[in-house]
Amino acid sequence: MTTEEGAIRLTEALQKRVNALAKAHGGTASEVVCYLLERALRELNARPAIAEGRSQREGAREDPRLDWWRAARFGMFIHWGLYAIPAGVWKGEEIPGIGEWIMYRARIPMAEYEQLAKEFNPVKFDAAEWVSLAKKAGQKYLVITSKHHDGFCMYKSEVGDYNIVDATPFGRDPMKELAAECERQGIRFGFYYSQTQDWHHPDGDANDWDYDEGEKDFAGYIDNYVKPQVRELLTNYGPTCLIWFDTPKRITAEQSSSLLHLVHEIQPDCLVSGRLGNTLGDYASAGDNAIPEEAVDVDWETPATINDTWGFKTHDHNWKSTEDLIRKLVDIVSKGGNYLLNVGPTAEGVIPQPSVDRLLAMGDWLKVNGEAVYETTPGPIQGVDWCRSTVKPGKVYLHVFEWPEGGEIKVPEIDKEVAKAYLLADPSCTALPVSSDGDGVIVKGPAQAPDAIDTVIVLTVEG
Ligand code: FHN
Repeated sequence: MTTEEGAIRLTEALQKRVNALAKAHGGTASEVVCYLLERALRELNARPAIAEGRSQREGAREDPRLDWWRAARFGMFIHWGLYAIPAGVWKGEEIPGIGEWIMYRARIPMAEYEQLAKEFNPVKFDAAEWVSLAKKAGQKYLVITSKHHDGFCMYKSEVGDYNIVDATPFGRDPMKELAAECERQGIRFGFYYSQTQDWHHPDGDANDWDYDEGEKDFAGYIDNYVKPQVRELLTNYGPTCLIWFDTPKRITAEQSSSLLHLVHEIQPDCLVSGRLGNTLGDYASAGDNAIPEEAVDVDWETPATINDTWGFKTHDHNWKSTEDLIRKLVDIVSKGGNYLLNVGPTAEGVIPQPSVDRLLAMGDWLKVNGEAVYETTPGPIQGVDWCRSTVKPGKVYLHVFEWPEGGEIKVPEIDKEVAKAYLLADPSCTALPVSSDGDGVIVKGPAQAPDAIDTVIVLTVEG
């Protein structure tokens, strides 16, 4: 069956169902669809940002191994693999959804998808350039797909030859090059690894078009394939800051636990993402692009896209603005989280220019305002639209998103005496007039917003 036939059949099946519902409940088909969509949206919005099983394991909240990660606040995620070749288009047809899911969405037979490896030759790949971009963006760690759900290994694995060194004309190991560059440029290096879904391995989860799900030996796949690969990753690439497991799905608590122990046994300082599953990760993982409504008292991270896809897609031009990205970073940090922002390089090994432009602009902003982001914790002002706040000992940072007319900033009561207020962007730290009324303090800033995206005001406070 072609994808097109699949889509038509699905449409017909849906149509029948919708018609039946409309008949049973006395409405039109479009009323039924609108009702269902609204209900689904309400349910989606009501979902907690951190799903069950993806939160932080007991005892990790106080673990000093996470101190660097807590201070870092901003990382680079890289989704790179064979899916960058079709880049969202299969046999002339645009395949909806995220780029790295093309094999699944178009139900591409494994034997056909595998052929992409013969074409993969990213001659423009330059590890030094990628790492330098992350540094310029102000990102403190880099996490890259060593194996995504398509099962193709972007590193030299001895456990099978479906990997970039053995199966492509490129023949180089980009993970080796990136690990070395991260070390050289002083940024932490980590791996994404899809532990449950593997659409290539006969016993991995989710490929039901080539294999029979009921026949799979998932436990054998974890023991004989996943574990040796995790061992390779943690043995051959120097210090690994974290392993970013994903989509836990059918993994059992025992399997998650044994992976956690394996990682910690080989590299005790290596962190494990919350998507290991079964609430066993070292830190919690929010949903993709999901930001909790309020500060959360666990260590958590939001993985996020700059456009709408993780793996490169030719037709996705829905780039978020720099303003949006900076404010998302600040919003997340003000609630105690980290922002792991993705780039999806092309099959040639190039990070798309719109991503580069935005990351550089974020870096410029952080050069001036990083003090109010790195090594901070959630500040006292929460739950208002116009401002976010972060703190460090002796300092409260107000991130003003909406500058009041006239420049008088009314700060709600905070439980410490304000000794001085100044603009973080002002190198001379000139004091801004501070007065108080019954409800808090008033800082008199410039009439116009000094920074249209986020003006940071520093309040020095006692203690
Ligand atoms: O299915 C994956 C997806 O491809 C991507 O890797 C994201 C990144 O957080 N994780 C999964 C979906 O949540």
